[in-house]
Amino acid sequence: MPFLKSLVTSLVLAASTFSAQVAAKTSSHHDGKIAPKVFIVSMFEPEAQAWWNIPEFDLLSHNITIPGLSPLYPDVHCTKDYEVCQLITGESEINAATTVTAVAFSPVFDLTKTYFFVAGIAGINPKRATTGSATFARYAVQVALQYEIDIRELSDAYNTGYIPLGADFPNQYPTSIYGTEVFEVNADLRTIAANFARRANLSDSTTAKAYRAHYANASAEYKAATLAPSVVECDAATSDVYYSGNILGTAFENTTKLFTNGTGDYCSTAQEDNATLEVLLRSSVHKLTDFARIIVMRTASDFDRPYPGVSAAYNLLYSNQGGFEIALENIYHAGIEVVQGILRGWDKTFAKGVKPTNYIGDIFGTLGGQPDFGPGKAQALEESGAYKKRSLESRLRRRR
Ligand SMILES: *[C@@H]1O[C@H](CO)[C@@H](O)[C@H](O)[C@H]1NC(C)=O
Ligand SMILES: *[C@@H]1O[C@H](CO)[C@@H](O)[C@H](O)[C@H]1NC(C)=O
Ligand SMILES: *[C@@H]1O[C@H](CO)[C@@H](O)[C@H](O)[C@H]1NC(C)=O
Ligand SMILES: *[C@@H]1O[C@H](CO)[C@@H](O)[C@H](O)[C@H]1NC(C)=O
Ligand SMILES: *[C@@H]1O[C@H](CO)[C@@H](O)[C@H](O)[C@H]1NC(C)=O
Ligand SMILES: *[C@H]1O[C@H](CO)[C@@H](O)[C@H](O)[C@H]1NC(C)=O
Repeated sequence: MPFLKSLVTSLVLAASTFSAQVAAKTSSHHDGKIAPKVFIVSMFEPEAQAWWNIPEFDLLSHNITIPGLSPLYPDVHCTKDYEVCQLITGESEINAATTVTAVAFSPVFDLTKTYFFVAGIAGINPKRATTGSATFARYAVQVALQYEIDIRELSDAYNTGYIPLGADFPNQYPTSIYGTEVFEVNADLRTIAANFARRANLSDSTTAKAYRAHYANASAEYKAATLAPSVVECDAATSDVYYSGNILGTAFENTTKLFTNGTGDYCSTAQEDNATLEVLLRSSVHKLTDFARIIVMRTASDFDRPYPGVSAAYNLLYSNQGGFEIALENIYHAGIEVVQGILRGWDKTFAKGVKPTNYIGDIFGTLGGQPDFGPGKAQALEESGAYKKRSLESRLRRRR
């Protein structure tokens, strides 16, 4: 069916379903809009399917076509009572930003009280966790938002080809600020969500066990890689580039520390989260969403760097790590505990929200408060070019 026709049909159908539902006045509807309590954010079909055909609820009860979603995933899915919905962004930063924008600004939804639950698979730092683990982030860092020179064309003074924008060396804080470098989400909510997830029995497999044993022969710093899957609170890196190896792994570990002023704890790496968070930040400014209601969970599907003795290319292209299947299974095992925890605790806790005790938002302090990373609000705005003082000329000199 032509896309436009199916779109119009779906909107008409959707609209009539909503008005019928308004009469029912369920808690998942507000002013004729769908007001889900939890919006699951999946990035591609396998992550989405982890939530389908499960005993707890049927996300395929309603398929609602929303203009602006990915041509691969044109529908938002919702349970029968619209309490839980799911969107599928499509992979990478551009797809995540456009899809979440289409949903966050759609007149179909009232998302003011909705918990956005990013639930995807990711690469994992063997220093912090192992395949199959479920990680919950406080910071999301856009690690590749930097200059890059191929390391082979740099002097020995450099140990990575990535150099922060506006800086001369990898360990200098960027002085040309774009605003999406770092997002910080509600750490109190993160801890509650991680504790819900700890109720789960996580899947493991013999292939994954055998593979992670290779890290045991390495130095003690890879101990976490050798343990059974667990729930870990540590941070997410976002990069469109799907990287592998010790040099890039360590470089982005360093970038995470640098951008978050030492508090970020790089463990998972994927291609979307900062894009999703930038949209939720922009929609929160206009009170369409609540930035204090975001959970970023990534389950570990593969290591970001090899065990000693094998190459970065082997790690990425040829190894059989056994992590993909258990990571997908654990999206469900860990994730369902989070969703059920929110639904069960709705009246007591989650309807009114979990007040963050940490700073939340971006490097500009867009949602108020003083960022606990970055050069400070005024300086960041100046370095972004928002205040056209001395910075503009140096930005132009550096960038063109
Ligand atoms: C929604 O779409 C899925 C396929 O993506 C399909 O299996 C399901 O039956 C659809 N639900 C309805 C109510 O049409
Ligand atoms: C985890 O496994 C234990 C022991 O088999 C069982 O008692 C418990 O109900 C399981 N928990 C979940 C959340 O499935
Ligand atoms: C660890 O090292 C020992 C001795 O070099 C070797 O025999 C063993 O196969 C290694 N184990 C793994 C899992 O790589
Ligand atoms: C990361 O930082 C450490 C400590 O400053 C440094 O020794 C290491 O070379 C850096 N690695 C890369 C790849 O930049
Ligand atoms: C973060 O580090 C930068 C560079 O070292 C420094 O200028 C800035 O004041 C620090 N910000 C905070 C909030 O500590
Ligand atoms: C990207 O988002 C993660 C949270 O998933 C955050 O830890 C990180 O600081 C963000 N990075 C940037 C560059 O915004």
